[in-house]
Amino acid sequence: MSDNELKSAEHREAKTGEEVKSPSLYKVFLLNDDYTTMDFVVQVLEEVFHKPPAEATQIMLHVHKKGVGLCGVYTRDIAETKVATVHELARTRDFPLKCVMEKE
Ligand code: TYC
Repeated sequence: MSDNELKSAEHREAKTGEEVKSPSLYKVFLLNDDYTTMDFVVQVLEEVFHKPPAEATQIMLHVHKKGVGLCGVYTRDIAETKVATVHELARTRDFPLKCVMEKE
């Protein structure tokens, strides 16, 4: 939570006597495979995960070498949408690219 969010949560708690909970967060990962092109993975990291080109290339190479790599951390709905968007983009190009999410 940011400083401002913390202050407003404290304000709401003081007013209502109820606890203000922050949403659960989910890590989204890309998985390596032998068929998806490196260019496509970099494109996904730039377009879906809003990574700058140099970072997108680093993450892609990490996944290529290690098998899995973190793309971002999001609330559940956003994470689910990222996973579905990656799978849909991959499907249109006939790539087997897999994307998974895991509760933090
Ligand atoms: N291993 C793929 C290749 O050599 C590249 C790749 C990287 C695929 C990351 C998926 O999530 C991935 N073309």
